[in-house]
Amino acid sequence: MVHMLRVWGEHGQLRMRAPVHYTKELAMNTRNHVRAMTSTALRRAAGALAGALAGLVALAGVAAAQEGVTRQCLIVPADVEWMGTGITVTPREFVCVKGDGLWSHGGQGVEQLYPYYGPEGYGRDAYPADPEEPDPVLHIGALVGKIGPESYRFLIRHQTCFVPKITAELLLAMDDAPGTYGNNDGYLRVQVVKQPATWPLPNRVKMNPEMCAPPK
Ligand SMILES: [Ca+2]
Repeated sequence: MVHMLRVWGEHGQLRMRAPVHYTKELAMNTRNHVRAMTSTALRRAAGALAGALAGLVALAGVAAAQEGVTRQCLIVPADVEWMGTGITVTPREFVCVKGDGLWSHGGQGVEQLYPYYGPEGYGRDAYPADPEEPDPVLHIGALVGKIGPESYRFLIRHQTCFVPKITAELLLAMDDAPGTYGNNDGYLRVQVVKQPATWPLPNRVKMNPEMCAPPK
């Protein structure tokens, strides 16, 4: 088996590639040049090794940071006005909710279709008859949540993370006008990830609601 010697330049380009049994001759002819290049290559290798070790240490840090993380999968049907999740959230937690799938709020609009869309919602297809009346819908068809049955709803759409102000059960639903859930169809897979709310809070939380099993 012929071992190949490879020497890289400062910018990563391959400077030299030769069978090892040629290297003695090369070294005799251009000893100083090869020595300089080889030491550069060795320095690069040592640097890469140090980088890899630092990466392993960082990964260990991530693993340690993920202690206390809980991940739960839910199915949120479009036709349930508010679904209790059985998940209690507290001000000591950083909670992320992410949805995936297609659902529909029905066809009660001026448009001649039954739209199906994701947790981002559909948008408004009709306006309240009385502009003085507060509109009960934030964004029709969007995934929304409440913390406890008496609180205001908030938009989740594709993903929202938050630190709750109170301790209560997380409730989830499609946003639709109260009493008009009967003609809704479909469901979302939803993942809820909770972890201790220690600062600095995470900049990114990896979530995969698409991996949650569909309803049986
Ligand atoms: Ca509806």
